[in-house]
Amino acid sequence: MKRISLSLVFCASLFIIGCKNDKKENDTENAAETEMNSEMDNSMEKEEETKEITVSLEPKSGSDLGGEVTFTQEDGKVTMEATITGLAEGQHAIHIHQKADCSAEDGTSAGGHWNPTNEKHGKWGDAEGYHKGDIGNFEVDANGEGTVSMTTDDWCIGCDDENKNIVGKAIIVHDGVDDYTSQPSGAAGTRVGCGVIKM
Ligand SMILES: [Cu+2]
Ligand SMILES: [Zn+2]
Repeated sequence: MKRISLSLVFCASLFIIGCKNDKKENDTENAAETEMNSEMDNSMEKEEETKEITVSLEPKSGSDLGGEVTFTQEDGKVTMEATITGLAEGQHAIHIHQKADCSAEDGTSAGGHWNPTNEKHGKWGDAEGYHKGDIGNFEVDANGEGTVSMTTDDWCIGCDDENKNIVGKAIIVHDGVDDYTSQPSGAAGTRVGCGVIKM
């Protein structure tokens, strides 16, 4: 009885793939496969399609900045990979700012830091709070090149949660360093690069 109903459930759950191959399994194998298969089904449901956005950075405030930022969303997490060129050696700040507008020559059109959750400015991950756009500082080498790499489930690409959705915002690179303390933006100085995050 048990065996029959198990087989029925198994066949039903495998209907899409077809159930030609399950005739001769014993109960143990059957149960194991059913379990494995429902795990697969679950992960298929959870796993959204991978989304990717590439943002080109344009120079601002008379800088020589160039670069590209790629955001990839997979398994509920967004990974950001940036390569930025044309900066002075040392540390520089990079943030997500609230408006998808890089039109101003000094980048101020992008507005302040993206802060949908009304936290204070801070270091990413700080228990006392931080803006959803507070990516932080990155290191630029003697050739003027720097990279940024981070992965977070605080962001999404084009989802319905406006506390997470990075689309419709802008990436800003600063000449100065984010001190993670000064409000509202870490005293990071001149905006030397800007790129709109759009689908
Ligand atoms: Cu900024
Ligand atoms: Zn901030």
